[in-house]
Amino acid sequence: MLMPKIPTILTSKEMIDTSFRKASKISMDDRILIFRFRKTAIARINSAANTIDTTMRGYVSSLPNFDAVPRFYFELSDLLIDVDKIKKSLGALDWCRRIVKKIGNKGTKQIKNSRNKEFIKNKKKEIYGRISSVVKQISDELLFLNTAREKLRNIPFIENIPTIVIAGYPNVGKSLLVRKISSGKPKIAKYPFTTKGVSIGHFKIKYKKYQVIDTPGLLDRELSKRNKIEQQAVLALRWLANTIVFIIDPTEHCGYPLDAQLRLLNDIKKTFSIPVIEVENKCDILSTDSGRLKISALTDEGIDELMEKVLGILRNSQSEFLKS
Ligand SMILES: Nc1nc2c(ncn2[C@@H]2O[C@H](COP(=O)(O)OP(=O)(O)OP(=O)(O)O)[C@@H](O)[C@H]2O)c(=O)[nH]1
Ligand SMILES: [Mg+2]
Repeated sequence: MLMPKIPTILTSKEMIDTSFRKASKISMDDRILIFRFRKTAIARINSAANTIDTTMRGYVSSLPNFDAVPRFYFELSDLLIDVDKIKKSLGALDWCRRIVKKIGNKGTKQIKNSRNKEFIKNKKKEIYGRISSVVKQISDELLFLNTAREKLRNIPFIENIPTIVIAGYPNVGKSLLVRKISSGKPKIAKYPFTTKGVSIGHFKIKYKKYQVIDTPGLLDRELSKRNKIEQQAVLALRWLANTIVFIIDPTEHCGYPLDAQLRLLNDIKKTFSIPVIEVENKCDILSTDSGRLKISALTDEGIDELMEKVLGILRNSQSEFLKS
């Protein structure tokens, strides 16, 4: 699923200003002055109400239907934003645009037979005032939806193709490996917690496309103690991985002891029933005598062998990859 293109969501003041400004450019024709005045007032009221109605409908339909998105999107959106609050805000927008239309329709009916210029002028002013006040009532919802939009836009596009999730402690070399094996360009740095969200890269072998997911580093602690950054890694493991490549840094240059890294590995193996490939990285510095595959994301040593293992597992994966 692709997060649909969501337009910038205007503030209530911007919404009011734009729709009234657009309406003010309308003028209608009639040989008789009062008719011309009346027709113009009606057209302007209708235009303002319609602009608000259409704009808000656009917002409602451009946000994803959270009842129908794959679990990963739902849970990530809920983690980053709060899906229930989005739904409530969209409900408020829907309410607002209906009331605005009603005010417009009722108001134009009241002036449609009038020949009194003052009456029409005052009525129009009153209608504009009521429309403004209804739109202002949803100021907070509009602001909230705009921040939600910013966050939703940063959620990567996940395809329903075989997926490798790279996981491990912080600073062990996950992002460098993702850069080496895929089109992904995550930031690399010599300090922990460089990666703050999930990101995607791809590679192709024999015309078949694969997806590689870089995740933030995880510490060895229970789920309830994990912060929002770590929880994103957990969501990727749970909902996206067809195989997990678990990176260990036996040099401990990452800043974390090996035994803590191994506890995390065991925890992941216990929690997810997904094949885990255990890899020791930074073998350019230290190559242990453990039976695990040794690689160096820096010098590329062992990476071909790793890819063979990965493909061996993914070849036998089911055809539906994105879990729901
Ligand atoms: N010598 C050596 N250094 C490596 C190797 N792989 C990664 N590094 C270095 O380790 C540091 C961390 O690399 P990253 O790829 O950012 O690590 P990460 O696991 O993504 O870190 P977080 O995003 O913070 O969890 C960087 O300074 C890398 O250059 C390797 O195989 N050998
Ligand atoms: Mg990283």
